[in-house]
Amino acid sequence: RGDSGLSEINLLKRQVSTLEGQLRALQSSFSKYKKVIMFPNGRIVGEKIFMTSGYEGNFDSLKQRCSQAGGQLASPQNAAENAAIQQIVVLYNKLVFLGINDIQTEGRFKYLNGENIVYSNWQTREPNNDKGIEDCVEVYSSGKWNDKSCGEKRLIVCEF
Ligand code: GMH
Ligand code: CA
Repeated sequence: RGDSGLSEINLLKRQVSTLEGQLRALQSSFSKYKKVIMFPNGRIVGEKIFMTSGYEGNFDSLKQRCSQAGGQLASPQNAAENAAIQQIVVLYNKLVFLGINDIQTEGRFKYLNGENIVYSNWQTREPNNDKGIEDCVEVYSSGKWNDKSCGEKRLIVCEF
């Protein structure tokens, strides 16, 4: 291979090193913008982002709003995700509704996609389906869950 091959390699090396610098700059900028956009209403847990807009409404209204925004009502799958939602409950001093309900079959709580829940954090003696009308799930400031009537108004928390 001749000179033209070597200079081609050197050109590519310069291009790679330019791109490495641009990538580092983009990463540090993105890291700052993430902090800005998460403050104070968002929480990042792994790949998931939880966010409230401060809106309050019944279950159907919250579900529709999250979906409209390209997300879905918060559906914690582990303790870390539940803790992030709890922090938002405490910040706003308002209970939230999760994307979980037993509307289809009493006593069988499912996500909005119809799958059975894999994680729960029920308060002692919950769910009790009080008065026979509690199919939705609210989160207390303790992070514990209570089944509650879907018609009640609660704080929105979406996940993206
Ligand atoms: C009943 C009692 C309470 C419980 C509520 C709650 C309503 O009033 O069992 O102790 O806190 O129900 O489950 O959703
Ligand atoms: Ca209850």
